[in-house]
Amino acid sequence: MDRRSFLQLGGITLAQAGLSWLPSTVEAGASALAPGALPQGSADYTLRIAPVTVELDRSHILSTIGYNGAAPGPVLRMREGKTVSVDVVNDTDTPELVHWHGMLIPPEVDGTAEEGSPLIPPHGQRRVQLTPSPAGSRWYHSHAMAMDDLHKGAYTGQFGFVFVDGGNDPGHYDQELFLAIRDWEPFFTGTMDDEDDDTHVGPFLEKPATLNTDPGGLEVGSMTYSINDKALGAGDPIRVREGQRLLIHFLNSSAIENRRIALAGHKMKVIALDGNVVPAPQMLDSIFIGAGERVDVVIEMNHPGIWILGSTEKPIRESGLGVVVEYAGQHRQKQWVDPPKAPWDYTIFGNANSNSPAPQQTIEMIFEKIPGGAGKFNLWMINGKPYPHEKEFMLQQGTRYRLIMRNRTDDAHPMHLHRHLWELAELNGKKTSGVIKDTVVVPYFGRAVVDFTADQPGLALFHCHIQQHMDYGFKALFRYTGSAIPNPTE
Ligand SMILES: [Cu+2]
Repeated sequence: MDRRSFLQLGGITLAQAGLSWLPSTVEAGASALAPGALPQGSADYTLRIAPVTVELDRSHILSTIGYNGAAPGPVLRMREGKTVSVDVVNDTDTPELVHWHGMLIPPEVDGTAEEGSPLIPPHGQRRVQLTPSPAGSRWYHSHAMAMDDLHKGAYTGQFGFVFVDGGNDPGHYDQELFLAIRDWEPFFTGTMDDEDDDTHVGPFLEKPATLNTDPGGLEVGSMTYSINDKALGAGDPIRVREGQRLLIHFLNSSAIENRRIALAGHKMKVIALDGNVVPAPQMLDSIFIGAGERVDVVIEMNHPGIWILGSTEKPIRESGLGVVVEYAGQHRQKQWVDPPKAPWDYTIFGNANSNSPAPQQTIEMIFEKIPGGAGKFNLWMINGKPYPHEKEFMLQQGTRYRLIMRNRTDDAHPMHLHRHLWELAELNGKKTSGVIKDTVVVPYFGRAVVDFTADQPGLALFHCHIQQHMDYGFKALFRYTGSAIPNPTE
């Protein structure tokens, strides 16, 4: 059975099972809107940005902004290399941007104001054409700035999966699930609980000799959570049978926090990071997933029961971050079991020896936090400056770069470079190769080293994927030597 017919069969089975937590899937050519909602000659896909209500459970019905009447938006399935058009309709009062995270596409369609992508005006629309690449789990989300408005940008329900089909999936699984981890109802807080920042492996290579002990600014916290649009216990469980294999695409769509996730009673085999197959898949008790990252796992359903898949932090899980996994014929209470604690270490998924070309040039970055440096909030600096940098990071077409990220702050930051792929070279001094990513969590007081080839001309934004950090300085532009400065009013 080829993958397409397999998926269609799977879709029918799931639909019959009535699994409402599964986001709807839109194939090219199928508009998610009612016929006649758009002018003739509509695009392959339509995304309509508009207010939505999300019922996490009976007592949490939220009002936010979403895509096509839901949050998350539909899973968009695209074929690698096959150009598609997307109509983005903005039914809100604020300018918006749809960013295609993890795709190798030009800045005009990347959906990032800093790169010169045009804004979609309030009550306006824009058609973008893009050629999806590379294959794997990608996603789309608002790239609008939010600053001190927690009802804008990535704090809203504007997010969804894009799955780019490379045409070579052997389909060794019985169910394919897209699960987006999410927090809601953000608020400002003076006390951040950083229990999830357990990324630490090895020495604190970047811990400053003297720490700035000024009182910190307000950060963003949240109090309700979900997987896709349902809190733990609400909506339908994931229904499985003993002997099945589940392929789960996880996405951390949070604007706020990194998370650790486990399925009680089971191990997960990590097969891809940020949608890219890893050289050395690993069987783990839990996964760590930074804001913006994706992790693909395969799970053997070999332990019948009623289990919780969710956050390893009890208060977060009990505030909604989880979903019940129910074996057929089981009628007991849902069960959680704490997985053993283990540091998250990207290097275990890599090769010892690299086949990749050696980097020709090195770019050094130092990340620092000025507590309360942005008034009520913290200010974030790269090489001593918040965005914008007078002297941007210059790239030469075809050159392979080594980027050294030195995190001299006490938070783990999920750093993302648009329109390029990184190969992880080193994490806290531990070498690796072959792990291809677009977002890397740089551990607190730690160091991550990535290599990449400058092969995507035009501006490329680099930033922390925590919205507040990005909004208050934690971003930078890479510019290609000789590339024209685009006119954002085009
Ligand atoms: Cu950050």
